[in-house]
Amino acid sequence: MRTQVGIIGAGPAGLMLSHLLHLQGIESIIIESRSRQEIEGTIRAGVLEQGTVDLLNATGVGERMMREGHVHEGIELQFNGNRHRIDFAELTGGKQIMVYPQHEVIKDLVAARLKANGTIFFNVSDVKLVNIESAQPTIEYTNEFGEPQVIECDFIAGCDGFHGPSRQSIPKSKRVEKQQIYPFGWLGIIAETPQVNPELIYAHHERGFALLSTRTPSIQRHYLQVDPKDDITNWSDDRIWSELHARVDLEGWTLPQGPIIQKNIVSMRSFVCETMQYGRLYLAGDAAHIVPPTGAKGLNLAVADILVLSQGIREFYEQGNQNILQKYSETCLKRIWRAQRFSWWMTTILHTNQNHSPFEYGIQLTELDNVTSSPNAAANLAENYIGLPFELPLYKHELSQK
Ligand code: RFL
Ligand code: PHB
Repeated sequence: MRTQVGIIGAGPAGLMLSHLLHLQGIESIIIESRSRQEIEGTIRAGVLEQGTVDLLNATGVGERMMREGHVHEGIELQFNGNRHRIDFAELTGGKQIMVYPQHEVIKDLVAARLKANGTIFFNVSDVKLVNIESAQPTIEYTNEFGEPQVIECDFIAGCDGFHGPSRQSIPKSKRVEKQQIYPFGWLGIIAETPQVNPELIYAHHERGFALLSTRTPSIQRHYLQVDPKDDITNWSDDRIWSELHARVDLEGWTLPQGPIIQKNIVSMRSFVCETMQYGRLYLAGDAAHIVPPTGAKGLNLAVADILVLSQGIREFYEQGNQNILQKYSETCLKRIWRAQRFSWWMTTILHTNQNHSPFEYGIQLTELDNVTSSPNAAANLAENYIGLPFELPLYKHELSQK
């Protein structure tokens, strides 16, 4: 097989890249190790930045999101028994975020690719990236029927998440990996209860952090800080509810409770791979960087990488130069480090760290006090949460940003 861009991974990064390339007349093939059903059913992110929302709308895949998603104009920070609203719309000149689950974005993108006769091969295995230093790299893999396959292409996009093979294909001597592992895990639940609050609540509590989020008016998504090594079998539904109540209930306000339909524990890390490109291989999304979910940035960063990459590939085919591509890593890493800082900071101010001294605990509470009492500090949180502007050297006339 031959295509212009071989894409490894059908997550938000890979699907969005294939979609954007298609709109510009550039061919791609996606290979994905899981089934369509699995990728469309995996519960992950919930918050889309304004720029991501604008992009989905401008490229024709935002219709269901606009119908079924929920626009939020702020968040609430809770600590010391009080809630404080951070008003994004007021602090950022009218910008908002959208609560619309990642797996719904995946469904919309898969449907759009298949409707446009795009090629996605599911259930592949043994993926190898070959000759990535040459102008004709290839991807070798085994298809779902156990047959060996080869895709020849001009570029490979490594969109295969943190555990995929793409990053490992860059020689060790050419990449520098920087990471921080946190002593925190998130126990996430999906529960059938009425909506808790019009906006997300990020709660600091000495027993640990809790986050109250939403999916639909009757399905809610909540998280509890737990030990990352803890096992979900230690958490009965009763124990989860009583811990949530202990951390979020206020005088005169009790968290609505209902059947828990899904629960799991994820660990948290910050990770950056410098460089994100090698020869004709370009890494995007979680393949190159991971943020702890407290800042709701991971999916949005993946989309930002893809915007830069798709413009670079377009410039290559339309103008015959690689100006954008040569600077791909440098351009993306600026935004990635900003998001890393923000996600690290949100994580640090909101989680309870058993290793912290009383002094560090005092500073943590003062950070929360500062960000909820100083309009300048609140504006900085808001600006980062709603998302930094995208890099649009080629698309600026086609994609309007609010
Ligand atoms: P993905 O989504 O991991 O997709 C990678 C795809 O590659 C496939 N793959 C392979 N395919 C072929 N061959 C191989 N050898 C392969 N190995 C892997 C995988 O099966 C998969 O389908 O990466 P991508 O596209 O870079 O997208 C990144 C986002 O998924 C991630 O950053 C977000 O989910 C992070 N995140 C959040 N991001 C936000 O922007 N807003 C949020 O509110 C938010 N909340 C979250 C989150 C992540 C969470 N978890 C589970 C860590 C909340 C949580 C709890
Ligand atoms: C979610 O709804 O899944 C969600 C919301 C905000 C975050 C992380 C996850 O910071």
